[in-house]
Amino acid sequence: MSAYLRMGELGQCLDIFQFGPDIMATVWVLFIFLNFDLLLKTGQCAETSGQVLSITPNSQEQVEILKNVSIHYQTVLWQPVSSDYIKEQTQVHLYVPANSSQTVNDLLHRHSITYEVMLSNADEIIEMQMRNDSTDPRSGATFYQRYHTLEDIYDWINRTAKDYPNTVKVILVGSSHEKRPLYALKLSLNNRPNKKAMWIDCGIHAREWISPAFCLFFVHYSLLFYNQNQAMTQILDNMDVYVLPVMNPDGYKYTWTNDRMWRKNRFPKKGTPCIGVDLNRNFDANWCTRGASDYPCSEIYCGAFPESEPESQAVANFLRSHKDSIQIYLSIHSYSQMLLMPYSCTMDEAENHSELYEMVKQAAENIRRYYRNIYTYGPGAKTIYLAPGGSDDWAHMLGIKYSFTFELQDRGRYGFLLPPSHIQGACNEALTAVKTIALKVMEKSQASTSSRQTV
Ligand code: 9B3
Ligand code: ZN
Ligand code: ZN
Repeated sequence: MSAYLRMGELGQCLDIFQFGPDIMATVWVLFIFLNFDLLLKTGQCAETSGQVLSITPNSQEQVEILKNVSIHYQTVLWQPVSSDYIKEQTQVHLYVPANSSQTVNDLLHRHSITYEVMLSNADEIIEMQMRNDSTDPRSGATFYQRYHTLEDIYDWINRTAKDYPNTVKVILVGSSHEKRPLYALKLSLNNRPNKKAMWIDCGIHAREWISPAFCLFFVHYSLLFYNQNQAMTQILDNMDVYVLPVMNPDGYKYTWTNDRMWRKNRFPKKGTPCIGVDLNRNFDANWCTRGASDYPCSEIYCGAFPESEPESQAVANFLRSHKDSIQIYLSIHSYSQMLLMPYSCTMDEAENHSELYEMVKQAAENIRRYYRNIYTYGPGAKTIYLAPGGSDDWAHMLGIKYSFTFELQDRGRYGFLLPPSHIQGACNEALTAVKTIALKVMEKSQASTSSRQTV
């Protein structure tokens, strides 16, 4: 690779100005020479890849500038989820595409805002995440160690149902705004009467790719390890599992084809240029109060009314009509490694707070013990942020008392761009949490069987 690309790549176009005048002159000559055709084309020093910056504002003025950058420049906030929550002394994770790198770096420098480059090669990692399977057979990664397109996931759903005709059923729970089917798999490994059930949904948020990957892995693991792994066998003997691998198929598709950083669904709001409702702000749990936005361009737009979106309505309808059997609700997100329980929509404690807390604590301890990885845990409002309209809070209010949201890996190194080589580890951790919680719930409902837990 030639020298001018390397300079751009390191994000040092501006840092050159820190040298003395003599060196500066030499550097300039070299620089202009090396960049000559690039300058002709673009008139500036260009980044060759999108970057993710970690920025900690240390004054109110810097907070305002960051808010401004994240709104008015072509960037995507990863953390916090909306610019309203940027505050002093708290890390901001900002994705800056290659073409706005120069402007944004410049602006941050001008206001003496220091930052760290979390990821300098975001484009390369995006490419790595999309690299397909069969094109690189040497990678040795199995199907469950890769990310998949929506079409691949639909194929996989059909294949799985065909391969396991006695235990897996496909259920059409609804369809998306763009009329894509919302398929859930029902795993029923055992014909005991009056079985309880667990619901797991993945892919509410389009860019959180590890989430659908987990749903696929979970189904695979359940089918393969029933009668092999003790915890899995106990769980599946006692409950059916509904798995919805992609709750937001339109958004997910869009992250593969147009914008890797897309979060919401793809509902076009009439009379605005803005698209998308945050499905995890669209449920009827203190809907659209503080922590959501009624502004259609916001990343946390709550929609026109609760369940206004076909995707959230489909899931809500299904849960309403199965609430007597469904005991456990799980929603899988990323990133930040958290095991969250109700409530997120209020600071009030859930009426079964202590039993839920005991479960997430135990799950986090198991993850730590087996995988040496740290997950924080607790009620959403106190652990991540106060936010209304989430599916877990709504399910809890409906009467599904064991309701949780998991935020999977990582804690910011790769964020939403978790490399395929980390899928396995992330899924194992989440699986440990699912097992821990399911076994605890079973223990409670059959207080007589006091078998000890081995997950
Ligand atoms: C948010 C809410 Cl509103 C909830 N009830 N539970 C979890 C979250 C966190 C996720 C979100 O939607 O912002 C993390 Se991506
Ligand atoms: Zn999410
Ligand atoms: Zn998240």
